[in-house]
Amino acid sequence: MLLIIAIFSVITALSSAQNVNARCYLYNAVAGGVGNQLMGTLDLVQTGQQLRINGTITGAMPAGLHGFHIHEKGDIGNGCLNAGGHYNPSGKNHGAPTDTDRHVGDLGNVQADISGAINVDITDTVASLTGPISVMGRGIVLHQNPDDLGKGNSPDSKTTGNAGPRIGCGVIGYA
Ligand SMILES: *[C@@H]1O[C@H](CO)[C@@H](O)[C@H](O)[C@H]1NC(C)=O
Ligand SMILES: [Cu+2]
Ligand SMILES: [Zn+2]
Repeated sequence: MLLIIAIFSVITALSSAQNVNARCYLYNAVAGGVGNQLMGTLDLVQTGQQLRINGTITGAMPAGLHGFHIHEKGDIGNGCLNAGGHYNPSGKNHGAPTDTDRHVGDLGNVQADISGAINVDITDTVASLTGPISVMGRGIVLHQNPDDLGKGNSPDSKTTGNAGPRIGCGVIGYA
């Protein structure tokens, strides 16, 4: 009997440690509506505390850094504006992924090459696909400009990182 309970406990522990997988298809932002041009596919895998987001994005202009965040809503309408602000369940300031004072959605920047291609490979221990502040069902937004990581002089540095217009967005969904 004890052995059976022990085996059951191990199985329960193992299954709760299983990965949670999600996917996000990123579409271009079209003013007033929803884009139909696929810019990229992102895989999200939660392993314990660690969330990995990887994939490729194309058509990201100009070359250089682009703000990349998880936004509050998984609504990609109205040119990605319906996604709302950065996912910020604990009322913090905008910051860098490495800051303690940061939004849950603050993933920093991704880098586009001269052809507009981005290789995304991010690991984060604040955003999560599980738990009470899960990002599942929320949006990912790619911006036109670099995220200043909360360290700029712009008045919206502490809320948006002054990353400018939204050029693409998608919904994080179970995969
Ligand atoms: C993410 O990386 C894994 C390998 O770790 C790979 O199999 C998968 O295709 C990548 N996802 C995307 C969307 O490129
Ligand atoms: Cu954003
Ligand atoms: Zn933010």
